[in-house]
Amino acid sequence: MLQRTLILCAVLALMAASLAACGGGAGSVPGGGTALDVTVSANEFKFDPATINATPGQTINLTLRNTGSIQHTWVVSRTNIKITADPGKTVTQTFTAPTAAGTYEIMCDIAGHKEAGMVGQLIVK
Ligand SMILES: [Cu+2]
Repeated sequence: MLQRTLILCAVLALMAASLAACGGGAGSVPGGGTALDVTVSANEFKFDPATINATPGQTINLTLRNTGSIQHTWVVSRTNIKITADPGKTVTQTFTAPTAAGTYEIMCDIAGHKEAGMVGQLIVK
């Protein structure tokens, strides 16, 4: 009787372990990749960090923290990715990296800000 109980416990433990293995860990996304969590600070007049590295089609959770005193945006050229943050505000947006490898220009699209230095790069490879 005791032996049967022990075997039953072992079987249940194995089933629980295999279920957990199939569940996927935190941060996993469909397709097997891992989501990228990045926080970018924006102020007059730069992004920190300016360069973001991602893999094609990767899920990116981008947090734009505006530490400046005027509104800024974070725009990725050749995509429709745009995040806008008012001064002192933090905005998080999830998007998918382009599926085509390449270097995509990042800028703040408010007049004059790009020229003042609010540029960066999204490098997809
Ligand atoms: Cu700006």
